[in-house]
Amino acid sequence: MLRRLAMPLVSPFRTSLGVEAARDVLLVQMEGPDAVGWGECVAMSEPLYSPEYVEGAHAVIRSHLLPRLQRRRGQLLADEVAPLLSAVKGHQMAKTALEAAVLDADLRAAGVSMASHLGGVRDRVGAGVSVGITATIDDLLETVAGHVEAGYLRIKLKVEPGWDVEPLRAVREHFGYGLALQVDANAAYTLGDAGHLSKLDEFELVLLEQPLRDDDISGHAVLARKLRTPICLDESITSAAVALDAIDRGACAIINVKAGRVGGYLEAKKLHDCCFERGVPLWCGGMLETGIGRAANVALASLPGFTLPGDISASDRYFRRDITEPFVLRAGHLVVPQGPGLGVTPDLEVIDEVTTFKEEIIWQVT
Ligand code: OSB
Ligand code: MG
Repeated sequence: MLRRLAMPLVSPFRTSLGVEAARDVLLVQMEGPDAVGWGECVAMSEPLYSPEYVEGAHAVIRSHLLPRLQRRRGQLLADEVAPLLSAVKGHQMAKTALEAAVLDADLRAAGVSMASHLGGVRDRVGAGVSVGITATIDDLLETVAGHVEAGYLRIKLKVEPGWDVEPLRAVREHFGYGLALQVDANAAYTLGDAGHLSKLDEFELVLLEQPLRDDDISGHAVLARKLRTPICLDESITSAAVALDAIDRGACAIINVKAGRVGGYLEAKKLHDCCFERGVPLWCGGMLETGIGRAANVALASLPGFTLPGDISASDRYFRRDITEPFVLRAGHLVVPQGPGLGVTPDLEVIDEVTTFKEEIIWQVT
């Protein structure tokens, strides 16, 4: 079954791409032979972060992806999902949701947690928080203060031309240089801004995330040589192979890993293994996920190469009520679920309350 949910955010989230007031979630609920598996599609409502968007993901799943999986009706394994879907170009977020649902169903039936299946080595993961662009610097300082008091291990500020040096100076003056601080531009700058971006070096940031366009690997390599601040890529990294190419070309020193952006948790694991081998630090990104996607991200972040705190915050940073048991912050960390599959239980009553559309697909992994 495919479901669309409307989940109001506790506060609007503004980035260089636009403002998000509610999360329009697409969920895949797959009836396996022995268990129900869940996958969350992280596409946003508009194609601004990436070419994918919720309506489009829904359509491509229904018309092009599920039919390719149905040919393997029988015993579809999670490992087979990506190869079966590879003829369809792009649509990584849609593919990820399907693979995640199959994987969750398999693992729940087998009694194995996602974290142990992926090779997790930690029972809790460091939590960071992504702070949107605010109306005023005072609003920003107040928001950051709340997150610091809550115990988040690092703060990420969204930046854009006109909202970078000033807010960073204010945050450093107010909270000092002991605070782990990084910024995310969501591709809002050009190479012509290199001189301006070098002013960020004085703020001793952990990293500068995706300053330039998604397709500009060589531009990032040029920029990286002009800045002291390490460059981290998000939007540009669409597969493990692209990650290795970007690293080899000196375009980034750190990678933000989002399974939805690379086409699945298994591809994300592959990317992890290559980067871990090369000593490239990783952290797990986020896309304002519900408890379902968050559980999978927390499992991924428990792998050994995830050495920096991720954008995996507690449920209450996003939603008043989550659709699984909430993830809570404990001494700056989230606990990795150890139960079978995702290790969290989707609350069907809550899910039904926020469901705006349901589509039953005649599809059974039997
Ligand atoms: O660029 O990392 C991003 C949210 C939606 C789309 C893109 C991004 C983000 C975030 C939020 O930064 C991270 C989170 O889920 O907390
Ligand atoms: Mg980002």
